[in-house]
Amino acid sequence: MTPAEIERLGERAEAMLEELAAISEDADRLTRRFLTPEHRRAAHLVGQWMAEAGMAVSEDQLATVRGHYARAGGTDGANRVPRLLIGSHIDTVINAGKYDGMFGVVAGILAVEHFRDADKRFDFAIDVLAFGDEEGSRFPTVLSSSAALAGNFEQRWLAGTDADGVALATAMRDYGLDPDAAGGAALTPEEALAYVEVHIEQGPVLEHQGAPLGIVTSIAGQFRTRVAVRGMAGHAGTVPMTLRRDALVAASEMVVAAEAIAKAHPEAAMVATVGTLKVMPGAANVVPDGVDFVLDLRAASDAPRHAALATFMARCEEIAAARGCTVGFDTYHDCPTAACAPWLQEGLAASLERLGLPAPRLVSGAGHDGQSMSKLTDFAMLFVRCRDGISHNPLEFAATTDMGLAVAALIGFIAAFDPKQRPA
Ligand code: HGY
Ligand code: MN
Ligand code: MN
Repeated sequence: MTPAEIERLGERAEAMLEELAAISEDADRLTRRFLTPEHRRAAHLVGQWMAEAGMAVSEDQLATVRGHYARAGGTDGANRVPRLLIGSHIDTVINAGKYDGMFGVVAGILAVEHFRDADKRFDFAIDVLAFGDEEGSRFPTVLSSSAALAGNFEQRWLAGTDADGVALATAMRDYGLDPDAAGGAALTPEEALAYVEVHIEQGPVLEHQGAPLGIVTSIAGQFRTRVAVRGMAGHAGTVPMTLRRDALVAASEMVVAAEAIAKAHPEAAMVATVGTLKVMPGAANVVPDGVDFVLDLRAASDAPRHAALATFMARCEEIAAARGCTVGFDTYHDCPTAACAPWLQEGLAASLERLGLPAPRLVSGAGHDGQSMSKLTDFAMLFVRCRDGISHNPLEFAATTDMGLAVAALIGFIAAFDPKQRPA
């Protein structure tokens, strides 16, 4: 592939991402949450691109858009044929960048289009997947759509509600889905040859190394734990400081404790974040009697992460007791560290080498659908350099040349992919 062709691929990707980024719940920033009307519009657009690239398009019971590129001989139909899975997500965080997730879907579409234009088919099919709930930015679920495809949808998720009190089951019906059929989204292990995801790095490592692309070795495990602190409402002007049971001051100490615990474990690459916090009753002249916040806790390996959560919870109990408050915990997401399959890493590395590129390895601190898919099949991830390592922020940026190289590397990986190479 010539440099001009690679640049052209990157420009195509940028234009597609720009078109997707215009589909947002907010007028002045990119926010597109699971099962919203904007998700529906983005899913429709992605389905159109898949069809134009020569794929048969369907949507599963968790709203994942699936583009199917049939095997040589073209007799797939609805048969459960072996397929290489390529995908990522089209939902976003609040005030998101336009590359996180979407680029992996666009890269898959451009790769299949390349083979369709070359009239090239394989003895395996290719499915390009656009997942709708990777971020967990609407419901108390994370990775639910890829979990469903991997056969791990949990019925308890259906009762989870968004900030407006809308249950997932209700939102599914409003979207045109049947919550009772959620389990039907699953692929069998026999159908899934491997899963490969292309994603912006969301960190500074590749830029620091001067490498446009990198190969992920593993994805850090993560908890999301809802913490409910309860105290006693009171008059801001009359309750003496020594008699207060102030839920917000207690919660604030807990947030600082989470930071201290993570900072104490640099060897585990541990990070702790509280990104949402709700104060009740929420009046300036009332001592807060309730605070709900969510702790996002991650580490490169699972043992220190579990130990850190136990330490955090014990510290919260101490803080609550000292302040006459109570504290409750609900860990609604516990996703273990997921290792990328060496044979797939080597396939990606060989493709980068054929392009004359270095093939640095790195751990992903960000979570990805690959963590769900690792429970169904072997998986690998190809990272693209991220300017200043900024993500989950509209300043997120990947250069067109780097994106073009990622698509070219994916094309090279697919062209050389041999399922028989999978270790027994
Ligand atoms: O939170 C994450 O790591 C991912 O962006 N969902
Ligand atoms: Mn993200
Ligand atoms: Mn992502």
